[in-house]
Amino acid sequence: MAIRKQTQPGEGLALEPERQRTKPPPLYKVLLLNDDYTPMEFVVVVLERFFRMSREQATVVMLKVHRDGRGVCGVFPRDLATTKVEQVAAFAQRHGHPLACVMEEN
Ligand code: TYC
Repeated sequence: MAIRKQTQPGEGLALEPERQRTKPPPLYKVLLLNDDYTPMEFVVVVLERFFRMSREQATVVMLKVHRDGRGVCGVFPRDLATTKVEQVAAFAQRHGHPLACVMEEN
């Protein structure tokens, strides 16, 4: 951390930590959206492969998306979130499924 000199009343110079000025980079949620056609098993494989979930975690998230319409797969910096969305889109398209994956600022 940077330090800066500061005058103290009645004293000489004191060294104090400078205020933090840089904001941390924004994070993005990556979400899966439900549809009526993508097989449940395929969604579980997506969550295992691209979001490093166990079969048990992946099943819980898939069923949440199936019931609620959407669900969070993970939270990432922007570039990584973009890559996840693109990877899921390419994988789903290659297998002929309409599975949709989106990101939104956290
Ligand atoms: N609703 C799908 C089905 O009944 C399963 C599904 C779950 C699809 C999650 C997409 O993101 C999704 N086969």
